[in-house]
Amino acid sequence: MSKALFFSLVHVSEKAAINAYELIGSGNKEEIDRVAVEAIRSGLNEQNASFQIVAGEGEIDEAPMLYQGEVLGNEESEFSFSVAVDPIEGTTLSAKALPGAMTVMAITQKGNLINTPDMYMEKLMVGAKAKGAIDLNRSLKENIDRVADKLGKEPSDLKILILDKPRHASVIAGLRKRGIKVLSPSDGDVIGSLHLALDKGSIDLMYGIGGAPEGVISAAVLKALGGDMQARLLLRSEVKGQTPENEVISKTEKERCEQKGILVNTILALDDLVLEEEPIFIATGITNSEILRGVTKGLDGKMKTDSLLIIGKDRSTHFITSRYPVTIIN
Ligand code: VTB
Ligand code: MG
Ligand code: MG
Repeated sequence: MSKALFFSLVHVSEKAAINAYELIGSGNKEEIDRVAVEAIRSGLNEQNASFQIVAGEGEIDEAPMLYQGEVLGNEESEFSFSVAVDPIEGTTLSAKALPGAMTVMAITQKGNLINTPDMYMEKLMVGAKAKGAIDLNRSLKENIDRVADKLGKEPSDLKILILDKPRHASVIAGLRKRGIKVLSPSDGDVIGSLHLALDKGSIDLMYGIGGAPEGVISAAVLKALGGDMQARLLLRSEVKGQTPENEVISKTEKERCEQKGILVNTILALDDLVLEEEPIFIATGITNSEILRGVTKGLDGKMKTDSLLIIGKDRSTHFITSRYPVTIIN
């Protein structure tokens, strides 16, 4: 990928975050998502390369834009990529003006990202220093012991990120009982992969059940910088209960997995999620986090964004702060 294309894609991400800015705190998560989706879609469409969406806003019958399989950009171009994108990772966070919302996307050569349906995924992630210590076939307790061992720490010295969801309540309570510190934001698990891959020292492990698209994006971050991850796709009825409605959704999820040749309830290793060694990851902060500052508008009307570009090829990380003299950018 050329340097010009990297820069152009960072700009696309900045544009999504800037479009979202006026709606931060609006309480309207559909609208804030919509404006960011539009920015990503039109931004990718303008490139002289082709981008196949493998994880975006959902399946074609549910999402008119950025649906799975949609091809954007110049289809004739000799440069073709696969993209997993979440225009707003943390729509609820941004709609409530809470920290941690960001635009995130992962890019590989075409065909190198797993093409999972939009469903739930169990995820276990560590940074580079604990690579090889995780195994979803073992209990979380065993994994924690093995990671602690690898890091030369006591299990009670570990910090784990697990989203604050009812489905995780008993796991979190059990860990805290053992003296393990659990960081538990309400939403946004991609940030866990960033803490781990950037070796911020704030967490040692991330665990939980969240979205598969977010899982694929996290896998790209960890692959690019040398961390580790295992995952397992789960049916909605297994995660949210066996209601008649969830059973119907689960049936569709099962069928979609079969069509795509992807196994449910089976361990997926990092190499199964991202099939190449050199993925690209781009994020722009929408609201503040420890990784990126959120979009701000100065008294002079200038918009300021904070983005992160990770280039797997040389394992480099680039923090890019941009200023724009206008509220809407092209
Ligand atoms: C998950 C998680 C995301 O939304 O998809 C979650 O991976 C949705 O979970 O990071 P619920 O359906 O239980 O609310 C995020 O937190 C934000 O997109
Ligand atoms: Mg989304
Ligand atoms: Mg999300």
